[in-house]
Amino acid sequence: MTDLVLVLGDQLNHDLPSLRQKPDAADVVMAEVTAETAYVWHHRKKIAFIFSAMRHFADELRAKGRRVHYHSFDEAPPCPDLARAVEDRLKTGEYDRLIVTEPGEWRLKQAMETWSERFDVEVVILEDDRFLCSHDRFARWAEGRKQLRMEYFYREMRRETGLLMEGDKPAGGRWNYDAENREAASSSLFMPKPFQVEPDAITADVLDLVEARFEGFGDFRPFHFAVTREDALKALDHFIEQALPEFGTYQDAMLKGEAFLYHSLLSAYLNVGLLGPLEICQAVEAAWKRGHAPLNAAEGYIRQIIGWREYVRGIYWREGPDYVRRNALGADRPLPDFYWSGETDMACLAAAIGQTRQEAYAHHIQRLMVTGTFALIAGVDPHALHEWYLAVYIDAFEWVEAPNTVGMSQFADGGLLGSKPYAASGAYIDRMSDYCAGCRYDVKDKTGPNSCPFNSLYWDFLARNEDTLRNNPRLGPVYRNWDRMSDEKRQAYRDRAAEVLDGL
Ligand code: FAD
Ligand code: DLZ
Ligand code: SF4
Repeated sequence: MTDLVLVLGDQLNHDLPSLRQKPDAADVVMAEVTAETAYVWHHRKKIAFIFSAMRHFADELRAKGRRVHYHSFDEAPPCPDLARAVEDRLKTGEYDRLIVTEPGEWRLKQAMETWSERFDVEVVILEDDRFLCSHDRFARWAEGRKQLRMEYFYREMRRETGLLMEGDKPAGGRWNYDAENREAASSSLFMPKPFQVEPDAITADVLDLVEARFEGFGDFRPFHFAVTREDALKALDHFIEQALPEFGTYQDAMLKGEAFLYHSLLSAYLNVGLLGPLEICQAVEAAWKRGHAPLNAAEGYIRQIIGWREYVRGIYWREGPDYVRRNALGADRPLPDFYWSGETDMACLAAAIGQTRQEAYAHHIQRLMVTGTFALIAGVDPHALHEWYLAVYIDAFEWVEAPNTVGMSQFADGGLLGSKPYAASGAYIDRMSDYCAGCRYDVKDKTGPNSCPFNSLYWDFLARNEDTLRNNPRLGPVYRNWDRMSDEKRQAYRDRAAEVLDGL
């Protein structure tokens, strides 16, 4: 029986279940296609990254002796979608079966489920085992629980992987060192520089293609991302040597002109398959064991990967295709234009969006507490915001992006993923960054014409959503503060918020 294996742009791993099936025999089809570049707007650096990494991976497969049928976007016209790429091969009559590893999105999964009938061929969809927690394992964990809290899931993953365990106890006696990971940072000569690769000939060709064929969001030059496993492994080493020791302490910090701080920049490599979650965590654990990194850094980092990353994936597949449309707070404001242009006087948003345009990257706290919090308290439609996050980050794939946006950041799933909304006034950003010092708005001013927009929007958000949020136990003290305010003060907050919202 002759098999055809379809490999997607985020499945660039030689140990992929579909490639393990017949390591020497089955043909491979890969395709740069219009549909995948266009179902949401994509940052041009993300398109360049995916295409270049796909081309390098196809070459590696060929070097291993595989026959690879590759549609490049240079074809005129380019292949419209993945179904057509598959159909073109199946039409040759050479194949009895199509093998795919499940994709990272409901949209494609549902399409693939129709292919058997459509192409009259056996289609085998294999579970993607590049994760530590299978769908079954997550279902067993979630079964019967009233609340699906990450912390309890994470402890089970620690036990199962044995990472940072001393027998059946967590290393150091505590599961979670987050309380030590909330320091503000200051500029330092010793700030690590991100790992950078110079584009090779393949990447240079892809950048020319992107320049010629894609208009839209984001700078694609300079381009310094790794596009092969070999270079992604160097990026991992670089992170461990240069940044991991301070990763924990400054995990939540934000600084003007410092897009990366002590973050790893490994998410894109992990999500497209150039690196695996366990190998990263084992390298981090080894760095702690040899005394190179403190426990708060190693634990904080490993928690993001075996905890948050696996947990949000479990939620995405468990909740089903309508998850991305949830809107528990009924927010319906269009996404402000400055999310695309970066043109706003709010220094924190200008910084986060500006670096997003340049680098296709912002770190977690910028995504959660700057662009995320602003959209939440301004009442932006969570689906529009979801499409924005999916478009603008190099690491964005729906299985990981949607729960972070719809659930964690916008509370649009009604509290399935987070116990309270990440609403905050400007004080949080002021504490964790140096943005406010250079801002046209005054973070200390609550309601004046120059007051920080986060300050009034925060209270306005709580007032607007009082029916849904007042009984949230974690918000009790906040509503008691609101209740204690004079009518005039409450009205001043609401008037200033209305003025800010009118100006969006
Ligand atoms: P580091 O800070 O170095 O963290 C280490 C690794 O942990 C990351 O590489 C990532 O793989 C993992 N990780 C950390 N936090 C999370 C999380 N909350 N969920 C899942 N994995 C996590 N991450 C994506 O990979 N793709 C996305 O599309 C994405 N969208 C997001 C949208 C919003 C609104 C928010 C709040 C977060 C989002 N995240 C997403 C999670 C997180 O912000 C990124 O993983 C992280 O910023 C990537 O940069 P890094 O590799 O330098 O991460
Ligand atoms: C993100 C992306 C882009 C921009 N282009 C392609 C492509 O041309 N061909 C391809 O196979 N995959 C691409 N991808 C990744 C897919 O969109 C991804 O596989 C799905 O979103 C499922 O995670
Ligand atoms: Fe952002 Fe407000 Fe600070 Fe300006 S003052 S940087 S808007 S938090």
